[in-house]
Amino acid sequence: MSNAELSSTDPFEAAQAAAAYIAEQTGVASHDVALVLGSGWGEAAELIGETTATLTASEVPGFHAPAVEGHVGTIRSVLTKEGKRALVLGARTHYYEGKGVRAVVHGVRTAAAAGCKTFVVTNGCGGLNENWTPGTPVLISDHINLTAASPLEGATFVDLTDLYSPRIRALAREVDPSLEEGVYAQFTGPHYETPAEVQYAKRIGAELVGMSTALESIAARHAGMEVFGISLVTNLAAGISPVPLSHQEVIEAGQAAGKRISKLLADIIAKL
Ligand code: 8IG
Repeated sequence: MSNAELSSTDPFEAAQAAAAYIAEQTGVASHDVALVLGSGWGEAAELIGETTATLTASEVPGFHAPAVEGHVGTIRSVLTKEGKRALVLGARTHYYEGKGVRAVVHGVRTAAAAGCKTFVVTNGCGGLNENWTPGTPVLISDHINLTAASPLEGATFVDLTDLYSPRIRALAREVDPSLEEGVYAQFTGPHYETPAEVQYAKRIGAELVGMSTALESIAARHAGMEVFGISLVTNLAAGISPVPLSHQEVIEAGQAAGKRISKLLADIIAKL
């Protein structure tokens, strides 16, 4: 399906079509949990369970190849030791790609249409708390959506109290009691923030800054899924760190922390 077709089609019908394709190609009629693997989290799929099918994202209706180096363009069906079916979305469409919010949340809606009751969203992000050195995983407790956009259209009033499941956050802390949590602010990107914008984010209550997650989580809640979010701080946000940001630094921090955080995520999934 082309972009033009996707935008002229009802987004929920588009998600149904993608879910039907996934069911057919993976041989798994219904999935239980969906994961979006952001920067640094790519290794998690292997630890969650056995991959039983791998699809190239761009072959699935409405999906696009990832625009970012270090992101994985596959959709995998994974069978966990506990017998759960996980749908691992390695390709995220970012808001800054300019494909529109429907494209950004297509994977989320596809996951819901594929049967998923839990939506696990991961990302790499900048940190405002100086104690969170690059490579620190942080639970998302809430978000501030600074995109001035919403995935919901029309008079769709959705409550976002406790959007990031307190239940699953508690399970995560059973796995690792040292896990801290913070408020995630989604900026549009693709540029990183100025130091002044980082100070602004801090004053309005954010401790994590990134370019994803909030729009996806809103769509996930709207679709009725329980949402769990976890960030990997790959860099200190601009001005918090004495050195300028680089995408290379982000990739390296992700690689260095990859094994540890992937194991953490797999252990949390096992408890769901
Ligand atoms: I990785 O410092 C990563 N993504 N907005 N700011 C924003 N997004 C990010 C950052 C960051 N690091």
